[in-house]
Amino acid sequence: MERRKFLKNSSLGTVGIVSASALASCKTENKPEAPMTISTPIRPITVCTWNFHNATAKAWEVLNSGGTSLDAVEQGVMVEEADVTNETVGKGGRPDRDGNVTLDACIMDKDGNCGSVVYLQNIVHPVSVARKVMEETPHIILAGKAAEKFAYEQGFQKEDLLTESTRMQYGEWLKTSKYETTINIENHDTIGMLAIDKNGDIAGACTTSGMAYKVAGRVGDSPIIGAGLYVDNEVGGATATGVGEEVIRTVGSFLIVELMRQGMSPQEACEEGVKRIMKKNEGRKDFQIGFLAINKQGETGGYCVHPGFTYREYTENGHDNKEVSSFYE
Ligand code: SD4
Repeated sequence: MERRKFLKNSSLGTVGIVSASALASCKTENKPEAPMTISTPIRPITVCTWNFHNATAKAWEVLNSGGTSLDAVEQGVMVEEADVTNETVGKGGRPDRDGNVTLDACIMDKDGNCGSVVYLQNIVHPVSVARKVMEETPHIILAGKAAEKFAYEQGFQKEDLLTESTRMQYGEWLKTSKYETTINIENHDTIGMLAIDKNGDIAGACTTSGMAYKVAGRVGDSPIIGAGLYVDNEVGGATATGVGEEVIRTVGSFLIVELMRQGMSPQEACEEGVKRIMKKNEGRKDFQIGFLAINKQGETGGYCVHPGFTYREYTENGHDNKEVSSFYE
């Protein structure tokens, strides 16, 4: 793990544009890089883990028509929850080792309100149930069968989340797996999304079916406030992707936001978070772990132990819906 490669580039017509992160940090003599105040903050803006351009496009549509960051992140991640070709989120997500699709999701707003569902079955949009938990109950997390019952009470419909494809893959897995759960670095399509609206307010959401063929009952980081997602409207927001156990152990997203509070840029904070985890996992290459962050000024950063990690960023700042690569090797 001595070799570290940082690659940050963009596609889709962004050549020649200086990133907000670059503009926003300056090196002063004998001092580490310090964040500079940006006079014209970039907003609105939305970012999400991985290359989910339809999700950022949807979130952007909400922001661009004056919607709140909370509505934007909810509607943005719902695109992936409904997409059956995304086999780690919502409908079409891969099941646990007993063949049940169990979903985790959370959402957090500018005021620190948050809602979460864990081990939720038969509901396509766990993020919206999480929002209902936030808005309709005095609680933060609802789990399992009771969360499902709550969802029906709130008007959600029951739906089989297995598809022909995931059912068939599960059947194949059963033949060779010896019923053993392994950490699969290819299982990387969880969506975490952050947004800033026209008022400069930040919100975030995260949703997943978790690790494929996990032990039944397993809950990952994605629905855990502070681990898979954290927002502090004074500072910024962060979300995580990858092996949830590592993110929970380090309270990852909270860590990234606190590092930004102490003066790191989103990029620096994400790199520091990943490095801390890798230090404890020296030599391991069998898992991926990544963070995505945004600060109050609209600067973004992302970093992941996964060759080919990208995140999506959508702003009106001349580089609409761009893809950014940034990874640790
Ligand atoms: C989990 N963090 O359940 C999720 C999985 C993930 O990209 O992010 N995959 O551990």
